[in-house]
Amino acid sequence: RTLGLLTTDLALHAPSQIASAVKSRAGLASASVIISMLEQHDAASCSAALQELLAQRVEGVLINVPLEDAQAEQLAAQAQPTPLLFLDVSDKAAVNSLVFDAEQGARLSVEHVLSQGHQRIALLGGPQSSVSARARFSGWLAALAQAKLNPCASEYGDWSAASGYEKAHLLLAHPRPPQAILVANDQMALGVMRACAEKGIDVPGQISVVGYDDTADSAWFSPPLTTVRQAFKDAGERSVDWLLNPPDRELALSQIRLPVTLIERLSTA
Ligand code: IPT
Repeated sequence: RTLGLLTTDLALHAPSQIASAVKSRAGLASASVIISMLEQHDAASCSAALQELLAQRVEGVLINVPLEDAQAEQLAAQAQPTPLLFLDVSDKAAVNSLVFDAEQGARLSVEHVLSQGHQRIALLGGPQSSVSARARFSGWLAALAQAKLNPCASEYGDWSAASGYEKAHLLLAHPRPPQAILVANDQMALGVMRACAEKGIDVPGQISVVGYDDTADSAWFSPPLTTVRQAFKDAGERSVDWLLNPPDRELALSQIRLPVTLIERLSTA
């Protein structure tokens, strides 16, 4: 049996951990996985990559690429009758999906820093071209608004540690620097912590940093990172199980939402 995985850049930690879990789980089921990695997420590149996977007679395809609703719906139509499962779409997209609850993740991080008494909270979002990055950002804003707060500053990075470093320098340059920074992923949080260290700002003594993902390295940052855990291994495994045993096509769409958890480590106080 053969499955396809259409993925965004595997140099990023989260997609590589998902791919790893997908490979292992499929291996246990004696299924092979053909991986196609996209550098560009435009409609034409996605559609061409999907066509190549379908030509290799895969039984189903897992799509871990950030996609707008219409783009995802179009790919699902193109693949008919081969089932597709999307990991990075909004819950408005009329496709089969398995997505982590971004609103919950954002709320958990906001509540955590508020409970530590912080009021000046800065946001470092992911790229605005990513549905999940936008969902996390709007979740932060909604949770802050509930506490009658606005972020004291905000920036957007591109998921890389380098962008976290660069944007953190902007956030820290404000005359009244933030007491906490919420970061849309752990790789950017790594760059944030480096910027803090360079400016002699103690984490968590002078500023709290919360990440998002809990990739395998995050417990080894210095200090160990407080972060929102997305259980990538579970997501990868469940996706493979779904694709090897997809529900009846006549039934309604499967839209599975996975809960996330806050992992408290030492980067917040
Ligand atoms: C999302 C990660 O949280 C982020 O760090 C980045 O790696 C991104 O993927 C790449 O697309 S997780 C995704 C399943 C929404």
